[in-house]
Amino acid sequence: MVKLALVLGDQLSADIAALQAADKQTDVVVMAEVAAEAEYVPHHPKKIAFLFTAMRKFAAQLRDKGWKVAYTSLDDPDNSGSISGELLRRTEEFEASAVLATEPGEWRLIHELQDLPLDVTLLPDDRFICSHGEFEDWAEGRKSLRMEYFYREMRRKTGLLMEGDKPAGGKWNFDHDNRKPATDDLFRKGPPKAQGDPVLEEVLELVEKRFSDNFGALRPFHFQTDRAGALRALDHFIEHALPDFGTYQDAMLQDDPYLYHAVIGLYLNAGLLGPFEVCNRAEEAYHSGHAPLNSVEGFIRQIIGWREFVRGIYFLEGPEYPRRNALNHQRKLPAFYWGAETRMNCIAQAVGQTHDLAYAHHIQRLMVTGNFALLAGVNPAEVHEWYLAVYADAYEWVEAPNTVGMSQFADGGILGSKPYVSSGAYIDRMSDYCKSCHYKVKDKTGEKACPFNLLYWHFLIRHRARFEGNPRMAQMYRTFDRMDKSRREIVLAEADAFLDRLSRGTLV
Ligand code: FAD
Ligand code: DLZ
Ligand code: SF4
Repeated sequence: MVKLALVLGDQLSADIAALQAADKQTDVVVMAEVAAEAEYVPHHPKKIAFLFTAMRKFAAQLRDKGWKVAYTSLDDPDNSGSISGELLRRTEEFEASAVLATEPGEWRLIHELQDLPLDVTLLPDDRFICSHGEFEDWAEGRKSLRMEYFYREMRRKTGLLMEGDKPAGGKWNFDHDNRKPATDDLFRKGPPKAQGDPVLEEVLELVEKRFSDNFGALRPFHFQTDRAGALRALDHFIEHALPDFGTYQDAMLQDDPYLYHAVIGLYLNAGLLGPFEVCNRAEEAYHSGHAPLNSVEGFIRQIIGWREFVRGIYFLEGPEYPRRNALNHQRKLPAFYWGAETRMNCIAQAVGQTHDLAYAHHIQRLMVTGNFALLAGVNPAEVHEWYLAVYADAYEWVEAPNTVGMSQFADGGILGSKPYVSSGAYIDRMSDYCKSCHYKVKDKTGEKACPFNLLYWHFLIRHRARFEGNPRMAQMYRTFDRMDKSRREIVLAEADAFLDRLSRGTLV
C-alpha cells in the first residue's frame, strides 16, 4: 500500500526521518505551500520567498533521485490551504494507507497532524544532537536548567573541542575574550549573494502578489535557496568571518549588519545545513590554525549549546510556553517595530535592517529590540509574534524560548537566571548607534535623556519585589537607592511620561 511521506518547509534535508522511513518505489512525498503556514504570523516576504524557493528546488532534487513527489504550489486551484487538508486530499488521490511525518517544530502543527483522521506516524526529528528523551533525563531533578552545564554534556557527547575528557585549551567557555566593542574599522563584506534563477523569479512574483502588505522588503533577494548555496555560505563564513566571530560577537555597527556573524541560521533551521557539519568545519579551522579557540568555541557553543538547549526547553515546557507572561506585561507592541518612525536610532537601525534583510544578529535582537520591549513592559505574546514573523530563521521551537524566555523573562526564569536589561550605556559601549541619535546616551534625565536610561530604572523599580533578592541584581538596587531622593523621583516621573507618550502613539 502507498504511504505518504510529508516533508515540511523546514525539513529540507535529504536524510529527514520521513524519507528514511519511506520507500522510494511505492510511496509518495507530499510537499505543500499552504496559506495556513504562510499566514499564522505575517512572515517577512523574504522568509516566505526563501522557503518556497528552497522547497521547490528540494522537490526537484527528490524527483531527480527517483522519488514521486506530489507538490502543491500556493496558487494551485486545488490547494486546500493547510497541511492537514493537503494530506487528506493526497490520501484520497493516491489511495494511501498511512502518513509518515517527521515531528514538526511547533506544537500547533504537531497537534494538527495528531488530530487527523488518518494513520499518522510522527517520527523523531533526528537532525538534532540531543533527543527529547536525553534532554528530559538531563533536566530531571535539577533545581534550575542552565545552558552552560547542558553545553558541557553536549561537548562530551560529540567530542567537539575535547582533549580526552578535558576541554581544549583547558576551559569550557572563552566568552571572557569575546566582548570587544564595535570600532569604525570593523567592516566585512557580508555573506555571499546568490544570483537569481527562474525558480526564484517565479516565487518572487508570487510572493509580491500575495504578501506585499507584510512588513519587509522582498527585493533585492540574496539568500541562498538550496543545499549547494548553503554550503557556499558556510564556506564563506569559515574562510572570512569565523576567525573574528568570537571577539566581535556582541558588537553592533550601523553600516554593517553582519559583522562576523555566520548568517546560516536560516539554512540550519530549514534543513539545508546540519549542526554536526557546521561544527566539524569550525573545529577543523581551529586545528588547522585558521581560527582561534575563542572564536571556534564561541561558535560551537551557539550550535550545540544554545540551539539544542532552547529546543529542549521548548519541548519540555509544552504548548503553553509561548503564552507565558510572568511579569504581567500588557503594553501593545509600539508601531515602530513595524516600521513607523522613531527617534531612537538603535531601534530604527535594528528594525530598518530587519525590514530590509529579514536578519538581525543576536545582540541586536536581545539588547536593542528585546531590551526595549522588556523595559517598556510590552506584552510578550506580541513580542513573540513579531520575532516569529520578521526573521528568516524564525520557527517557534527556537524563536519562542529566545523571545519569551531569554529576552522577555516571561517564563519567570526557566531559560535564564536574570532578565537581560540594560541602560543606554551598554548599547553605547557595543555600537556606534548613539553618535547619531536624537537622544543623548549620557543624559540620565531631561528632554534628551536616552529612553533606555529612564526605562531601565522604571523596570527595576516596578519589579523590585521579584528581583531585589536576586544576588546578580542586588547591586543595581543599591545604586538606585544611593541616588538622591529627588533625582529618583525625577527619573521615575520622566519614565512614566515617556511611557505615556508611547501609549498615545506620540513620536518618541
Ligand atoms: P551567529 O551569531 O553567527 O551564530 C551561529 C549560529 O548559532 C546561528 O545560526 C544559530 O543557529 C546558532 N545560535 C546562536 N545563538 C542562538 C540562540 N540563542 N538560540 C538558538 N540558536 C542560536 N535564532 C534562530 O535560529 N531563530 C529564531 O527565530 C531566533 N529568534 C531569536 C529571538 C530573540 C529575541 C533572540 C534574542 C535571539 C533569537 N535567535 C533566534 C538566536 C540568534 O539571534 C540567531 O540564531 C542568530 O542571530 C542567527 O544569525 P546567525 O546565523 O548570523 O548567527
Ligand atoms: C514558515 C513556513 C511557511 C511560511 N510556509 C510553509 C508552507 O507553505 N509549507 C510548509 O510545509 N511549511 C511552511 N513553513 C514552515 C512551517 O511553518 C514549519 O514547518 C512549522 O512551523 C514547524 O516548524
Ligand atoms: Fe539608543 Fe539611547 Fe543610544 Fe539613542 S542614545 S541610540 S536611544 S541607546
